[in-house]
Amino acid sequence: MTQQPINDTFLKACRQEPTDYIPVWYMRQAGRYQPEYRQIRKQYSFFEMSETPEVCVEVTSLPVTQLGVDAAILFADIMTPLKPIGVDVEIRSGVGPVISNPIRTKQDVKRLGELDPESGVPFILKAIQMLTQRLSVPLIGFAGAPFTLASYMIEGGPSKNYHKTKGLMYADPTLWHALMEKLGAMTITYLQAQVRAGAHALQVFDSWVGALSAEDYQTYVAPIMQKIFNTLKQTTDVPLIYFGIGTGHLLTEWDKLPIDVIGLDWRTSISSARKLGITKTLQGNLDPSLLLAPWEVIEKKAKEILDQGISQPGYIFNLGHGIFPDVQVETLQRLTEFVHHYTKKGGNK
Ligand code: 1CP
Repeated sequence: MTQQPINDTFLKACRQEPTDYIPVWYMRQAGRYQPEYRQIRKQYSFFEMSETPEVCVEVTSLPVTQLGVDAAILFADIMTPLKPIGVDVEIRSGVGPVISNPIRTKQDVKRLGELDPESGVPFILKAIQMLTQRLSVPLIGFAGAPFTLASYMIEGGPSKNYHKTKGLMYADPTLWHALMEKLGAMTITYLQAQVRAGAHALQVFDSWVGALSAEDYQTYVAPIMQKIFNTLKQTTDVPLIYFGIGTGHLLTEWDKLPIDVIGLDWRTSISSARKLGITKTLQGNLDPSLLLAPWEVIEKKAKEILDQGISQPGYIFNLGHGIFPDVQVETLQRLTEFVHHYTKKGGNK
């Protein structure tokens, strides 16, 4: 049975229940900005770290004690479940995922296997079991969404414009949908296994899907996202979060999905998302670049965001994207403390 966390503020906010203060966690809260992470990373490759349960547990737990955040996120990558289905991926320092056998043809898609979590990612399930015994806050499990995974698999690595990805999508919709189906099935299996192992919430990262127009999202991506979230809603009882960058034009579409939380980047303010009629819990969205500014600048912007978020139940503070390596640990400690303190007093109200 799933172990329940002591601090359930984050889960309450996901479910739009009232909370004593606004919960906070940060995307990429485990990473190179931490001296401890840099030290461990010297000894292991990225995948060695995330695939050794003891190291994964240590790296996942560190931001909880160091920053005082209200949720932990499993230390792995969106690429993790692709390796057991036959994708040859490595994480290059300062670059990101690099794939030596990119998808180009029907045969490439056919060759992709099915994920069996127990044999393919046993280290993930073990790390989740260990973490839920140990943490006092909820553990967020996660996966990459099919479009975002496909963008790496087709481009062969990080991209700015996703030309090859969109090229394949437009040139061969049948092949595209076959790839979406395969990745969708893998995502469902992987996330269900994370919940069985004890994860308290799930975030699906569709970081790069904002590159599509609303019409193309509807045609090429919405059907698989419907399937993923419908299945997860029917088979698990944990909150579902969906996040992307530059997805302001997709939000009314996302609000129709059976999800609990929408993650926003910094381009769409909390109040403008509410004005669009978004009814779900919102998560975000301080621009991570602001963390390089003096504290007064950060505090002013954080206040603005919190004043918008606190106006109704169902808000989680976060950044609009991941923490950069050159941010100071102290800045995030101070920000976490500020979010808790300011909202305990009811913010501006
Ligand atoms: O605390 C945490 O959030 C750690 C767990 C985590 C998560 C949730 C990592 C560790 N990666 C991710 C998700 C992830 N990975 C996303 C979705 C979130 C986002 O938009 O940032 C994406 C797009 C990736 C792909 C990826 N992996 C990139 C981005 C490359 C690009 O296209 O710009 C990078 C740099 C990686 C490597 C990686 N993953 C995680 C870390 C800490 C790192 C850096 C590894 C190192 O030490 O070299």
